[in-house]
Amino acid sequence: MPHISKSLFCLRYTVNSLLIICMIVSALLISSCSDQKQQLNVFTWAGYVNDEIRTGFEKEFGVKVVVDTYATNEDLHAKLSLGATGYDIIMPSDYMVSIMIKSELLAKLNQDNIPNFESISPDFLDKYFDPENRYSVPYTFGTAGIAYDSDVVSPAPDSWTVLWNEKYKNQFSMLDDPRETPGLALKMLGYSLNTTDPEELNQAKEKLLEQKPLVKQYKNEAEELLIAGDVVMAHCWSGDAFRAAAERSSLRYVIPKEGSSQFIDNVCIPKFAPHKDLAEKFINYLLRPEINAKISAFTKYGTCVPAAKDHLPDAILMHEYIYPSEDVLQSLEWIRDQGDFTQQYSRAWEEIKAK
Ligand code: SPD
Repeated sequence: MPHISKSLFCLRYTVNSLLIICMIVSALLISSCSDQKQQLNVFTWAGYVNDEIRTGFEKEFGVKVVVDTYATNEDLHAKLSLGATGYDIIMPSDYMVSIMIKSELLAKLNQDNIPNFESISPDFLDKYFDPENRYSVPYTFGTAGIAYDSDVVSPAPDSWTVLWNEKYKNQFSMLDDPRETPGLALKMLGYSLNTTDPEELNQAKEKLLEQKPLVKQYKNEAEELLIAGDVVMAHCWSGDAFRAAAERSSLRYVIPKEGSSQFIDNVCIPKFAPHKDLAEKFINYLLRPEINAKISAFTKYGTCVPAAKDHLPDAILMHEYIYPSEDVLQSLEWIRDQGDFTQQYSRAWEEIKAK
C-alpha cells in the first residue's frame, strides 16, 4: 500500500510538472509570436493620425503601429538626411516632397498595391512637386491664418498687422517655421512668399525682428495654447484653429486680406523604410472613403477623396475654415521648393530665433 501511494504521488508530481512546463512553453511561444508582429513606424505631424485610425489598422492587419511626430517639414528632412532609417510612413508638405525627391529620400510607390489611389480627386494629383504622383499620395489640405478669441480681440482682425499691435504684447503665438513665418511677413509687405530676392527676404526678417519682443511663443501646435486661453491669437494652420474652436466657442479663424499660404500634406514612404509592403497597405487603408472621412473629421483639414464626403457632416463639408471663398483662394500661394535659395530662408529664420 505505501508503495502504491508513493508511486501515485510520483505520478501526480510528474503530471503537474509537465503541465507547468507546457504552460511556460506556451507563454513563451505566445510572447515570441507577439514580438514578431510587424511594426509600422509612422512619422507625422501632431494630431494627424488618431488612435481610432491607428488601432483600426492594427486590428485588421494584425500589426502594431507606432506614431512619432515632428513639428516642421525641415525637422523631418533633417532627421531623414541624418540617416534615420526606421520610419515606414512620413507626411511631408508639397514643397518638401519636391526637396525629398531631389535628395533621393523617398521610395517609389507601387500603385498596384494602392488600388484606392483611384478614389483621389484629380484636383490633388499631378502637382508640380510630384508630377505623376510616383512618390506621394495627398493626405489633407489647409491654409495658414490667424486664430483669435473673439471675446478679447476687437475689432476682428483682417490683416497680419494685428500681430504687430503692442496691445497684444505677450498674448499671441507665431508658427515656428522657416517658410511659413517669413512667408507671412513677406505677404504683409506685399511680396510673394516664394520670393528669391534677398532684399525682400531681408525686409521680412527685419519685420519679424521688430515683432519678436511682442511674441509670447513660437510654436506650431497652437491648439492647446488657444484652448487653455494662454494666448488670445495664434498664427497657425486652419485645421488646428478649427479643432481649437470646437473646444472653445469664442475662437475664430481668419485668412488676412494680404493673403497667405495653402498646402497639401502627403503620405510618402522613405527610401529605406523597413516595411514598404505594409506601408503601401496603410496608404491604401487611409484612402478608403470611410477612413478618409474619419481623418478629415478628426484633423479638421480637407479630404482629397470625394467619396469620403458621403460620410462627413455638413458642419465640416461646408465650413469656410476648410473651404475658403473664391476671393480668399485667389490670395493664397503654395510654398514652393526654391532650390538653393531655400537655405536663405532657413538662415534668416535662424537669425530671427537667435536674437
Ligand atoms: N497639426 C497638423 C499640422 C499640419 C500642418 N501641415 C503643415 C503645412 C506646412 N506648410
